[in-house]
Amino acid sequence: MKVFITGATSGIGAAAARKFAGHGHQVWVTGRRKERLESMKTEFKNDFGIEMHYTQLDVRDLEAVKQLESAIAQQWGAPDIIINNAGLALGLSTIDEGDITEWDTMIDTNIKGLLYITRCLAPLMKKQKQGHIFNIGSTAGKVVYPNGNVYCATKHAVAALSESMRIDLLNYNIKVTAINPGMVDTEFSLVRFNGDEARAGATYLGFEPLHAADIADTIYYCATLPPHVCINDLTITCTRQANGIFKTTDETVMNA
Ligand code: NDP
Ligand code: 8X3
Repeated sequence: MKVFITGATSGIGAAAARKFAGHGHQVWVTGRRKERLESMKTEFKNDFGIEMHYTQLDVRDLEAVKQLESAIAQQWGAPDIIINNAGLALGLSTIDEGDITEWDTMIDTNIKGLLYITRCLAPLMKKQKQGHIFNIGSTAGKVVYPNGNVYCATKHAVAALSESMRIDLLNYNIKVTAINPGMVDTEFSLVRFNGDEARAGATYLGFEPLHAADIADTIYYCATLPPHVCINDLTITCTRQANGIFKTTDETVMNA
């Protein structure tokens, strides 16, 4: 399969690239940090003997996304799988104190970036009458939590868009799967808290969160089901988390 992934320079996207490449699939990965894409290419060549394609890309840049679509159409053909993964949270504040620049970045990346990629690449799949789009949502797209306002709204938008895409692409044999993880130990919290390692680390204290590989395994499972089977919407949390609000610790479980 030909697997296209946004935001593959770390976390879930990187783990998904490794999972598919490790199983002999072709991957075309993107992200803003070019040096990470370059080292991933070398790593995959050494580990799996595959030639990975990559493009340095900011998903907010529509012209760059259009150019990428041309490159993919000419050099690769229609992807079998698109993983709309690039995304981020910035800050945690009440709605009256939020940073508007951070809001814009989250909306531009998590919603508009996902839309640009889908608008430009889905027509290639449509021509082939075959494809599978994965949108990485979140438990934050199911239930909102205090101070999560705009990030939660972007993930609710991803949920709505996943449902819409599934309907719009139904007649073209294109599967759409929304994957909604709870807390995953990636660079996500480091980005959210602007590089504050102590604050980011505290997010995952006292329990084992999901790991990026858990989500990559889940995506791979969904992607390798028989042609007549589509998992539409899948929420996955670690065992210590019930939803976007309720979580517990190993200690609490031990003493219960
Ligand atoms: P990471 O911070 O580890 O990875 C985020 C990826 O997105 C990076 O590769 C980053 O690459 C890329 N990215 C961010 N902004 C842009 C942009 N403008 N253009 C292109 N790429 C971009 O976090 P995760 O792996 O955890 O996050 C992946 C997805 O999973 C996100 O959509 C996130 O909302 C979602 N998610 C995460 C959860 C978690 O707890 N970790 C839980 C639920 C959902 P680069 O900086 O190089 O551009
Ligand atoms: C990421 C998980 O709980 O930080 O979407 O919103 S959470």
